[in-house]
Amino acid sequence: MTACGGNLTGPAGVILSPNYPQAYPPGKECDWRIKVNPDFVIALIFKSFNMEPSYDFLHIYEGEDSNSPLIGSFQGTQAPERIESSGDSLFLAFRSDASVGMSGFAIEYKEEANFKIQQGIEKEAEDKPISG
Ligand SMILES: [Ca+2]
Repeated sequence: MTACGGNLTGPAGVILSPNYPQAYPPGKECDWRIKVNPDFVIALIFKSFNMEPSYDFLHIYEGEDSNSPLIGSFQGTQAPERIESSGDSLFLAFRSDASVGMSGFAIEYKEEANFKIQQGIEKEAEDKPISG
């Protein structure tokens, strides 16, 4: 059994699908939780992305777990070049079905200054209750 997923708390890092760049195994679930310093946001930079269309997914949530708002569910080669969070945490859930693995993904993350907070216009969003 190969471990996958985990908690990432450094200011930068790399997330690889299982076995990358070889084909990921079928029936695999990997969850990554990225948490950077408070008042920073997270930039995800997609270096490569190749998952079986319609069957294997990378779900990305704006928050600490899958109860958080979904940013997107990516498959095939349909990933953006870059995603930026609005808060200090992101949750990534890799799901492969029972057959056919592809090369998967290499994604860099790094914390970035939150210019909205610096300018003091994010206060309203911070005051919103956390649902879920
Ligand atoms: Ca598959």
